Amino acid sequence: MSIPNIVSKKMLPIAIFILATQILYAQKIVHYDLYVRDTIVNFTGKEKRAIAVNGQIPMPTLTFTEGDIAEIVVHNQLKESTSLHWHGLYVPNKEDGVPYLTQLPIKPNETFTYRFPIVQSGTHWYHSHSGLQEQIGMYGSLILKKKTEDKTFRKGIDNIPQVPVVLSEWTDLKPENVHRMLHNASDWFAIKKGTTQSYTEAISAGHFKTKLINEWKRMLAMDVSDVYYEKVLINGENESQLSQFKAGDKIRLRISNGGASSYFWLKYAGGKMTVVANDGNDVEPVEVDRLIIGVSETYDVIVTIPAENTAYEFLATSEDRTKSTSLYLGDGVIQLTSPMPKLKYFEGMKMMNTMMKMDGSMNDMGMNMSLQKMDMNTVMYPEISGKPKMKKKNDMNMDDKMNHSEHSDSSNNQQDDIVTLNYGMLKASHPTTLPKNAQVRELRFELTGNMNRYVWSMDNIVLSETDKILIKKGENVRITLYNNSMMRHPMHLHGHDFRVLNGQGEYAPLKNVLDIIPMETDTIEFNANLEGDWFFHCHILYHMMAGMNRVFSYENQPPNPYLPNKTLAYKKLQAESNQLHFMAENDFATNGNDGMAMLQNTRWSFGTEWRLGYHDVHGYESETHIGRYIGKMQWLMPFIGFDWRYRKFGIDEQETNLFNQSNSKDNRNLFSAGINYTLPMLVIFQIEAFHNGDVRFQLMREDIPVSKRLRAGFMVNTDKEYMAGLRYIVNKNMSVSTHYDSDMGLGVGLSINY
Ligand SMILES: [Cu+2]
Repeated sequence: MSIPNIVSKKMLPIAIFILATQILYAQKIVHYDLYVRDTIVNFTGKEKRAIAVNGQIPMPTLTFTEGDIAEIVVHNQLKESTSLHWHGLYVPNKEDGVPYLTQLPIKPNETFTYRFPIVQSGTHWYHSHSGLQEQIGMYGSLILKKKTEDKTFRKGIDNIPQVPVVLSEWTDLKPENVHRMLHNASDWFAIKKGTTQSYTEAISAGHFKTKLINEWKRMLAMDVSDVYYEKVLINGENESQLSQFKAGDKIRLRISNGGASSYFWLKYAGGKMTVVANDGNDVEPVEVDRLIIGVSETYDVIVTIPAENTAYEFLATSEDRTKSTSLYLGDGVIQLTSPMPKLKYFEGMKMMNTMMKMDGSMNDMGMNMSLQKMDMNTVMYPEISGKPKMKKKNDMNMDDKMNHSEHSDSSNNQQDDIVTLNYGMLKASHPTTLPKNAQVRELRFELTGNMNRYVWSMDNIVLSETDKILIKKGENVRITLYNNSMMRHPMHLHGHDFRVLNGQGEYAPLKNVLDIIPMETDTIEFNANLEGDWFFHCHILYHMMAGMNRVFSYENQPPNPYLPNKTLAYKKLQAESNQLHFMAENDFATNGNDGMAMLQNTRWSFGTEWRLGYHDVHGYESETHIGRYIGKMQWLMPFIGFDWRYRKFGIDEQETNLFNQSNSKDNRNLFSAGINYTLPMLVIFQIEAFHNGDVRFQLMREDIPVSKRLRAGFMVNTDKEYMAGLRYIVNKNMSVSTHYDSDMGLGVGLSINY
């Protein structure tokens, strides 16, 4: 197993890796020391900050055998606090590693010891549960081996060569900045990915109408993932090889998706892959050509080396298909698997148009989708639904398209026999039924969100707006999840495995992450057999940080020694997922200077705009609005405001608005109240009433995507003011702009944004 060598030498910390074992009451204590440190990495030609543990990214693979006692000492040598969560492990609540829920954050220069018995086997992983640290290196494999005498030991599966495989992704941007940009609806990631879906691109793809309908329904460009990554990685490297394997070898890949926000397609050049476990739990072997691994899921997959002197590619491709990473198994001539062709985004947009109702909720059209069986995105997969057609094709209805996800049109000369894994194909190796006489608690959650403001929630409520959900020890908790948002969500439950009710009866598979595709409904159930507080959340890091979380809390639980004040701690946890995001921009133009700054969180917006004229009108004005977004899609924002203006008028000059209300004062200080409402075509309609009785109606649209990097905007209002402009995006912080303004005339300038 090659050790990733991506940590620059000068920063290479002393890798201390003490594996001390001792016998105690016949249970072996397996001890690891983990030194968490800042480091500098270079994945892209640029040196960037990351976090390494014992000098490496991913963190070292931790291996235990069922029956061991794990003793893991975390030495925090960062300048910030940290934590480690043991993903998929049954641990006592206080060892679960969620700051402010099960322990306090591990402060800089502090040492914290996690100690728990290993009571299960399987492929798991571990990661930081503090802020965005998982994005920059704090993820690693956690392998729990079966004892050979275990009655579940499977020959040919549990006793063959095994390779831990951790998938992840890398961005050169600071993750805090990624998070901020997502909240500010920056389309920089789409520009980098080539997925802006602008009008020019739509017209040349024959999809002008598709784009119009899309904007009429108030949708931004559609994508299957939010963030642009420079690199995707297997075990910390973009390409690597394990050349020790020979023809005929069977290898068990223990794959964890440690990516912060990427799903990965997995393919293998040496034939079919046999899936033998999922989320650390054995399943009946099932042969597939490919599978998608959701964020934070694990799969155990057996591959074979078919021939001598060949290295076979194991390929992981991000779901948006912009980046991939390869692991070559074997020695010799490299045998590649076919790359995943680019997504047909306008086909996806067209599909979304049929799915989306005008109120921003999804229309499930009575299709009863579940268990990944009907992947809506298949319409975008050229390898199944055919190559993109530039001319308008004969209109298929939705049902036809759905059938195509199972069997594609063979006349298209596409492969119609690609076996893609779905949850319906997973069957546990042993019965997984819950205690029969337990009380059943039924819960239902709708997964909700809106892309325009990057709000992700459950039942339209984020963690900061809700209390813990009480459950009783001994009861069976059955949860129905319906995804009424535009993105898939990998929902993860801490501390427990749940059964996925997938039609396999007693053999329903056990999982701790449920990937749920838009419009799917799935049911999971588990026996509440622990105590304490357990996180239940979307494992897309940026969705979690946006508030898509809940806490299940056992009634009458014993106190947690690490968390004396649980009430205060929960408030801090809530605050972490409803942070304020700052944005600002300023246009330095020949005719004036205008800009804005905004602070926003899930519901609130505090914004101020300013304008300074140089020529025709000499003066300055500023408008400040404090508003609260209402409703799931947040189309409506009532606000209160304050306008302050100074301008020099000529002696007989005065301004009038369309209602003949006039204004000749040089100074104007006005309080106001009003509403913003997002109309179809993403035009913002504003009514603002001022305390002097004036009323202003305004229509505005910014960032009309004319081409990949060109944006248009306009504003017109009843004060007889109007503006139209164009902006060319140079990089993520700079644009060149030109605009005509009724007050300030024509100008060109440079726009800076943060
Ligand atoms: Cu999510």
